[in-house]
Amino acid sequence: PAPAGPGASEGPAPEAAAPSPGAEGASPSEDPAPATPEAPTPPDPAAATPSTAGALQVRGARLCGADGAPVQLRGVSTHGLAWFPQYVNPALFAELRDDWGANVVRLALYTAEYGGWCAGGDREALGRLVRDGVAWAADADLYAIVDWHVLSDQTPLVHADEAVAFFSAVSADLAGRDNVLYEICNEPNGSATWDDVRAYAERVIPAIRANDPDAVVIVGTPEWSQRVDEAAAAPLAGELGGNVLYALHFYAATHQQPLRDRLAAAVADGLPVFVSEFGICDASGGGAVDYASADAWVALMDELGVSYVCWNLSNKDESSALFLPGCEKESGFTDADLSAEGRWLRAVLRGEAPPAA
Ligand code: IDC
Repeated sequence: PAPAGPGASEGPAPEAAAPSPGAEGASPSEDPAPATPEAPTPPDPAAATPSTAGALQVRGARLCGADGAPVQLRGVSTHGLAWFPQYVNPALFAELRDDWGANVVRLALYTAEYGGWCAGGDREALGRLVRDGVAWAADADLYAIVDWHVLSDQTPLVHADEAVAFFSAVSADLAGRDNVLYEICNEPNGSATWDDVRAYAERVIPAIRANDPDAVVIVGTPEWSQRVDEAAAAPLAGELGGNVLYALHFYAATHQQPLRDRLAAAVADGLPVFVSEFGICDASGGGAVDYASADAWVALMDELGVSYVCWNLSNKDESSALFLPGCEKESGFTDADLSAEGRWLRAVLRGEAPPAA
């Protein structure tokens, strides 16, 4: 519930009615100290949703709501939409909002992997799932990220023509939606340089902006979206760079203090960073979870106000899947249905103490 604001007419807040038990120096015989007028509590950035914060924008290094107040998005990513479409459904999205406390969901559309958009995928079905996913996210009061999931194609330039056509069509259809963000290249890797990413962004961002001039765009960085230092040294300039965030991805068991330091340095340099994908296992998506590293990442991201999205909504037999293999539910998950990463994430998003090693 929202705290009563100044001037609320219901009288003193309950905690002001009596000295708190055990408060230092409080004696039952004394009157409680007169309440000092409270400054209005700034809204919790992580509590922002489309209905409260509206269309997002980037100011300085911060993602902000329509009124300019900082917001922090925290949520989950789908696995490949072609392989696990069942987890894009209204009941699960409502549960992620209401039970998990997420305020964002990412829709991962692979490009080059089998069944992906540029690899024989069913474009009719995938395109519908992206649009339905954004609409169902809006119904659940979640932001939604449309993710062009570059991976084995390495450089986004390989499928730049398809990307321009895809984002042009999708942004035309979704321009009226306040809850959508566009992630234009998941993870440039291999020989892809920051200059390659820039050349790609110079084609794709204008295609989106032609339909939705203020849309928030997330741009991947080289080396599987770990080189926010390269983006910080040469961010997109001018109009192209407005309302843009740069992606940093990590897998906690693999990526430790050096990458955390790189994140902190980039933000200190004024770069708006978005952790649009992370896991708490190793970079293969498997292996053991590393709770200590995961908690250090969360502490840093929360301190910096950086948004984060966890990989992945599936029951695949891998550590980064949030649901246990064999669990065939598509909503209505209990802790017993969740993997170690799933139980950890739900606790973090709910503001509860996460499981420790
Ligand atoms: C992994 C999936 C796995 C799938 C593989 C290839 O978890 O089931 O077989 O992709 O499609 C990333 C990528 C993300 C990876 C993930 C784990 O963005 O697609 O998912 N990862 O390897 N970057 C670092 C790790």
